[in-house]
Amino acid sequence: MADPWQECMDLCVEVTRRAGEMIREALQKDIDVMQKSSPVDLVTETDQKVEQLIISSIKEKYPTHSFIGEESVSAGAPSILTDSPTWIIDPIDGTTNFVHNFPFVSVSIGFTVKKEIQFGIVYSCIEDKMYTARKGKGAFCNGIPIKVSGQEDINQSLLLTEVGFKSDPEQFKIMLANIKTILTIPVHGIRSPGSAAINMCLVACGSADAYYHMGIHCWDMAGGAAVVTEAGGVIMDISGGPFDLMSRRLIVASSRAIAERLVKEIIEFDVGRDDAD
Ligand code: LIP
Repeated sequence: MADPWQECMDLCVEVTRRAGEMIREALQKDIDVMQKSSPVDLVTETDQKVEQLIISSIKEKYPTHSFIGEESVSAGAPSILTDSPTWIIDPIDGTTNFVHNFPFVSVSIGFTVKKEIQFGIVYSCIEDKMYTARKGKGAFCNGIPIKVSGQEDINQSLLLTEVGFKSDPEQFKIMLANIKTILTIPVHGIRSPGSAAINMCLVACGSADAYYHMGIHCWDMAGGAAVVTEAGGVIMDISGGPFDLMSRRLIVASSRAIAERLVKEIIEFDVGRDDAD
């Protein structure tokens, strides 16, 4: 039987590439930066324009589909995942990087049906790396198959997480304490590239062995979750339970052994849910 969602995925790749071109062009001009929830939560006109381009191009072909887009949610649209075919969009994942011309900037789109991710696309547009993954069919970077490192020994691992002061000093303390705990296991190192979607792709292609984060959103996770899963990675909640797209937290790893060790070491804090009222 023909793959019912392949046409959607093909369109997604095409639209994502156009979005990436728009971002690269915007980088040649002055960038007007605005604040969202805090002085470190940034948005630009390009985030908004890219999201409009993506949603209008997809709606033209699939008018009955649903959308959860970072900038639409910021403007008041609901962020509720239903059984309907749903496009989960981060027009620029790594907006702070974009503002500073730091070269990890991506367009990330995940597509769900009955709340299950069917495919994910992450376009690291400055590097010109197009990561694609269709459920059950593997993960690719620019058409070449990718897979996780398979590393099982945490002492030999390179880990990724993101650091940043959002507003809650208690959470900030726990975040730093977690980094200290992990560095003293010891591991080879911790890096912070600044784009959740690219972080997951770095684990997917074996450049890093795990990534953990509390406080991101479904649009940061949906595209990369498909890529890392199809590359043979393990994905779970920070508590060790099943991964939940609306939970705002995750661990991805090259092996169950590393993911489970991180579960043991990391102290959780409450970040709420994307679908909370
Ligand atoms: C960003 C992430 C980044 C994380 C920030 C933020 P945005 O996404 O990808 O890694 O640290 O909390 O969520 O806002 O650039 O789409």
